[in-house]
Amino acid sequence: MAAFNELVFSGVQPTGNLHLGNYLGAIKRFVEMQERNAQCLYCVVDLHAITLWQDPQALRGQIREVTAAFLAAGIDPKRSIVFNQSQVPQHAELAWIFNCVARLGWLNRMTQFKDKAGKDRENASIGLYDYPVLMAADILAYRATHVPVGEDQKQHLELTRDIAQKFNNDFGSSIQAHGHGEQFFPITEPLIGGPAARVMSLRDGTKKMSKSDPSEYSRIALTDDADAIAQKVRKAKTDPEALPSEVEGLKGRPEADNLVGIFAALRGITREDVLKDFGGAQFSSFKPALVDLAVETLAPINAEMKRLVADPAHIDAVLADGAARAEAIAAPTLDAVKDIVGFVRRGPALRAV
Ligand code: AQP
Repeated sequence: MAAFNELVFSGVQPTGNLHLGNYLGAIKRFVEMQERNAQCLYCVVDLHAITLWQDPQALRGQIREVTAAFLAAGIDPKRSIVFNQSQVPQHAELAWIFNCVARLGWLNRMTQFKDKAGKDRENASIGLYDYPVLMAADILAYRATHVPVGEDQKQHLELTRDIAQKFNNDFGSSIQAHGHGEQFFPITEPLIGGPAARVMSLRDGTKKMSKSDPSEYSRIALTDDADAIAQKVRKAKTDPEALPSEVEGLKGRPEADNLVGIFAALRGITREDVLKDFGGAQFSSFKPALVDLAVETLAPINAEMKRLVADPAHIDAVLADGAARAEAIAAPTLDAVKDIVGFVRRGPALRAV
């Protein structure tokens, strides 16, 4: 059995409208992993973004904006590796090999494709269908052991594990012959959890907060100023009851549950702790406290994002440096995969067989 060093990988799509769900469910947790001194790679997944049409000029800006959000939230590009996916060719290359490992039946079960393709499935891009295979390649090009993501990515992470397992089984004897022990790829652990694993729309507590929701009032954007945040929280849908004093009392109250969850995640506490302070309170007093907390947290991120986006040359230099460091990890993985699969490649095989 091979031993794998702890390595964290995660990505965010540069598809515009970065929101509080992306921050609390993903980016904030990326920083926490970095602070635990794990080796972390954080990727702006631009190859994923073009599975749906992106205007080229806007896409370039969005790639820099997500990078700025990473840095503004506290990701240190010296300690963590920050890069955009298209600069590291091994992602696409490994995805092709995984296309030949993954089964059609596995992809047919992916609910995100069904949601995003909608009724006009025949007209969806092949990339959108293949999205989870590329995601497996993103993660396994680094043989990442842990992936912090929101709950919506759970099914894709399960597919990554299935692909790793099948590759390890299908090529078992070749993996051993090349000196990699019994497993070449780790069975990656998803890190999903906390009060903000699934932040819901401010307009409908049963729908995920999402970039593509046509209503601006459904989400708090990372680019929103204090006034916009206050207005959106004030208008957020609620019910007429006071907040309960126990978490069980949030059952069947999706909007109340969502706002309490957001408060908890922003403060870094549990829903229970929030209800200790606000149990029995009306939304008329809870919402202003939530506005204060959201503004206090997001205003410095917002200001730093603006400063960084105004200096695209700096952002591009961060991405270039990150891409070179990422490729230094991914290239040997791909060389080993090619040897295991039986390709002939330039340079010496890792172990002649
Ligand atoms: N509502 C959410 N709550 C918690 N986490 C979330 N994430 C997304 N929405 C929520 C997490 O953010 C990370 C980056 O997401 P992404 O940009 O790669 O993809 P996405 O899931 O497509 O984002 P959206 O906002 O939901 O876009 P659309 O509208 O296109 O569906 C991931 O870790 C994700 O789990």
